[in-house]
Amino acid sequence: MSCRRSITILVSAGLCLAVLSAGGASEALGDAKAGENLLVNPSFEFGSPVPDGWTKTIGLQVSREQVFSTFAFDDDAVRSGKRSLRISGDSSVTTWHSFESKPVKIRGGSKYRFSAWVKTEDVTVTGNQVHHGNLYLKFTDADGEVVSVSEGSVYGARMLEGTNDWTRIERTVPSPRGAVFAQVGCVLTCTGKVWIDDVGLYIQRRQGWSSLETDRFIFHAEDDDDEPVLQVRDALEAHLDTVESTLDIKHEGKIHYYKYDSIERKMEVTGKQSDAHVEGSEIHATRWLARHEVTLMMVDKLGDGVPLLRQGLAVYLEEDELGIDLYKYCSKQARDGLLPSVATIADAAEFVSTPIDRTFPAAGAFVRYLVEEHGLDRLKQLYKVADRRDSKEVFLKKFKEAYGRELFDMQGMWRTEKCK
Ligand SMILES: [Ca+2]
Repeated sequence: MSCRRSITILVSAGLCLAVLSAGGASEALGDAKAGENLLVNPSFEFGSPVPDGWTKTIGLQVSREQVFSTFAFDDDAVRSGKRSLRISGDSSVTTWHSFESKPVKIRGGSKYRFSAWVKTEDVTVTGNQVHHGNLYLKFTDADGEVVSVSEGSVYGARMLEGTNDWTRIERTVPSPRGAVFAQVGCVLTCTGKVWIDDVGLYIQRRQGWSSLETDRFIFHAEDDDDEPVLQVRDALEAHLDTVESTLDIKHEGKIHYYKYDSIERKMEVTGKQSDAHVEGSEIHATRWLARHEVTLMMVDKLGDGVPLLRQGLAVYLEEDELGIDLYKYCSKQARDGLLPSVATIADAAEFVSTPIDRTFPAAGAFVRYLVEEHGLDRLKQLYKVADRRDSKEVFLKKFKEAYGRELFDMQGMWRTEKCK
């Protein structure tokens, strides 16, 4: 068996510990909350001969002969439920099985804890066997290629040697940048027997994170001081209600709001270097009143919109709370020669490379004009068909289909009528 560079997790004295590449990723797990096990069938209760949600692969092959380690479900030695996974082998084994969880979607630049309950019997390294943890964590990119970690290709957890009753092993590690999926592996690479049960993979939030639950939000912060939350809670919930009723869309469930002390701390935990961002039903921010992110969370339910419409709609929805008149603001911008062409910033790349104090008011005022002249429903229809990945030409075509006019002409009318 050849030793593929990308799948090698351990190469020692000519030995190749190979791990099959990713496939069949578990979806809908990217928005996991702290404390939620990301693995499917973590207690090995379902599926045979390979547990559901897991893949049997070759963990280690020491020679071309194929004498396999053995594996079975054990209904005597269980940590929880009705069975555990048992892997065993002796000095004659050349090819060691490994069981890997199906790839779970994770975030790069975060911390993950992987754990399991492990029981062993007479585990010992003999001959040219490899001393390796019973549990490891592997990260892969969007293509299923292994992403290197500081120790090589995987993070190993503490290995139990000799004979041990059920023992919890766990380890917390950083997910590398570029990692999109993670897989927990259960392996035995030396003589003896190992039983594994209740495997877990969790996103690790900061230590000491406290939470405060309100009607619509669950606020999370490092310290226990509820006062800042109590001050913004009503404003955020009222804003959410307003946006919901204006857009005629409801947010189901609670919004998790994570407040960080600094951009650096936020970067450390989420991997995203910005003062605030939205991820599914989560808001991550370095300030308490991230009203704009609440708006974006709702706007995003319309689709993956182009920045002009996404930010424009959000700013339009916040106009009252911002306490500015977008038309007046843009009139002044126009007089000062600072108002960007909406036709230009209809291009997504152009939008993001232009300062937001110029793009946001222009987009907001233009969206306000579209809504006032043609109604919100038409804008929502355009929003749903105009994808963020569309080229500018495609977007302009869709705009014309929605409004019966060129965007350039509509911009002219807006500026003439409202931003003199
Ligand atoms: Ca079990």
